Amino acid sequence: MFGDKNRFISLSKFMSFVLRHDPQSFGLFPDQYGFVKIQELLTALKNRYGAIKASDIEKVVQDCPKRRFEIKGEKIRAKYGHSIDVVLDQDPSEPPDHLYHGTSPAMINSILKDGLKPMKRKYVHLSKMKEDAFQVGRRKSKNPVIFIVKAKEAYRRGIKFYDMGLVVLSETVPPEFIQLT
Ligand code: HQG
Repeated sequence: MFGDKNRFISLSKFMSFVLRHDPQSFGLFPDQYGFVKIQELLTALKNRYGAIKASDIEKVVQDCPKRRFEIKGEKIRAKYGHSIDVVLDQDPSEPPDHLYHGTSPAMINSILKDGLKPMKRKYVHLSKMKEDAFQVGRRKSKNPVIFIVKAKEAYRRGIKFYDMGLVVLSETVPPEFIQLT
């Protein structure tokens, strides 16, 4: 059933939405780290996806190069992107010299003035690769802009970074560490 690519992408997007933003509306109550039982997620997804199996969810998790999800034992969570309250169960770590953030040109002035803020999410999302930042920005604009974040310098000055794979989470990044590419 989930050999169909579009349904597979739809499932991935819907899982992201439920686990990041609105688990309660689907009868799910994540623990403090954002984990829910895979069986309970399956029940929540059945209305929309019918005969869905745990193996479909596992495939979504495994086939995602951005590593959006994590399975631990019989539980699953979104790795990043949350607007719901979650506690990160990993320590901050030293980032690479530079990280990237793609966004709409409409945000330039505000970001250069106030820095990068989490807005509706819990953390600022940065990309390790410029190409990924471009794709992130494309969600907001046909002609996105890319900011370089002087991450190592910011880290040395006390800003925390959390390595999630291709995505790095951060607290608000002050404007002094940000420049337009
Ligand atoms: C902007 C997706 C004005 C910021 C993506 C962004 C990512 C400001 C928007 C992940 C600002 C928030 C997150 C300021 C930040 N003034 N605008 N001071 N500070 N902004 O969608 O980073 O593919 O919540 O530039 O790929 O775009 O779904 O965050 O445009 O990795 O796995 O406020 O979500 O991941 O937008 O995206 P978002 P984002 P997935």
